[in-house]
Amino acid sequence: MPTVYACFCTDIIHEGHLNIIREAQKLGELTIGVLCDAEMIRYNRFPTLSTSERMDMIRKIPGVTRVMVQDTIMYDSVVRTLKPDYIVHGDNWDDAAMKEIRANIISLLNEYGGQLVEIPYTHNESVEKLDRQMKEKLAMPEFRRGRLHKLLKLLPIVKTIEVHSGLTGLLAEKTIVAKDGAIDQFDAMWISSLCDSTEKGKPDIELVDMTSRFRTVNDILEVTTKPIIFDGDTGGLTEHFTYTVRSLERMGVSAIIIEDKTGLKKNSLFGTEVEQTQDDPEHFAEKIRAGKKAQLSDDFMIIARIESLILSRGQEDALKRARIYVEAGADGIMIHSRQKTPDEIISFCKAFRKEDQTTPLVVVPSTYNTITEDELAACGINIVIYANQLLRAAFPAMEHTAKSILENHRAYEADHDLMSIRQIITLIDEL
Ligand code: SPV
Ligand code: MG
Repeated sequence: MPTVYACFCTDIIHEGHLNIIREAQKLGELTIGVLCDAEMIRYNRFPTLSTSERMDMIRKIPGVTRVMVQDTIMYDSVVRTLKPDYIVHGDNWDDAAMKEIRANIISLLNEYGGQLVEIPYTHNESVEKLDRQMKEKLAMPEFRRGRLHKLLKLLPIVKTIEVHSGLTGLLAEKTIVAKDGAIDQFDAMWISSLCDSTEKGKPDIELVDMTSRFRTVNDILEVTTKPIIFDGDTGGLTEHFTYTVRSLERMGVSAIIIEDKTGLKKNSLFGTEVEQTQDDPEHFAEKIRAGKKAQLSDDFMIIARIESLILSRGQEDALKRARIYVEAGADGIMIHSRQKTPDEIISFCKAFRKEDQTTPLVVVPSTYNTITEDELAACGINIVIYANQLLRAAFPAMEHTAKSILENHRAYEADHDLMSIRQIITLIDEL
């Protein structure tokens, strides 16, 4: 009897999936692969059920002979092990990532004469509603808030990109690349105080108030599902910080990072060129304690950011502070540097990891940007934040266009650098 294989990357089974299974069964003995959690994440299908729960769900479907885990999004190992006569898939190869997967399947099947069978995707109201519900569930505060915790358990490093508007949120949500036989995307979003302020034409000195910062958060929450890490600057007065914690967790934000500075905060990348005061570590620890006491959910994270390296106070001071902040209940440590090389960050992380193997470490490689994610993960770092690149990309592009229109007294010359109106419209989801 011919053998048939299909891979499912879904938390729910709807009519469309059942139709694929029915068609597949007509061809022979059917094995279904369930994509593992880590690969589901890379593929923009954050699982709301675990791999084993998803396997149980498929086992209950009559006529499925075997259920197995597919541990990479590309089919290489599964095809080389099973050598199925047919691979069955819906014909909804909508984006570049899906097209890459299709090409991968075809080239593997061509090695021995196997065949890809493409089943027309079921488009009807009930299927579309279930697809939408699956996505919308991810956007709900209770679900979104805990997602960062889950990612920290599942991934070697959580890749976080700066967003400052609904549109940049959409970019973080939807940008997927297929390269070197793998698919990749960002895991989380960073709401930077620098970029949120700059976007409003204001300096990064805690001038933009929380009401305005929350409006930015809300714009992003409305159109995305990925977890949010909020840049809380110094956290302000302890008595105010507790309210900020409550508001953020209610909105579904996953974490706030507060930095151990006091007085008029300036951006860290100015370092010692401007006057900046580091807080007394015990006083800052009190703020962390108050925040942890105020929070209601288990999964909201308060991450302490240490400015000792920024202010040239050295590694020993940073390590001492890290111990105090973890003791006070910090759920993670962010260590910042403005050096051109990652040496002091690597040195701190290695020393920290010798004494603490569990507290998540966060870094922002804006200046020491040659270090790769794999290298950071090898130093025990759990979250990397690309803190300002989207804004810095947008400004020169807009300035260039503005100058071109002024110089040419028309928009024609600028047009070839611009995204078409059609493309920009299709970026925006309609309900
Ligand atoms: C931000 O993005 O606002 C940060 C990181 O706090 S940095 O600008 O490097 O201080
Ligand atoms: Mg900031």
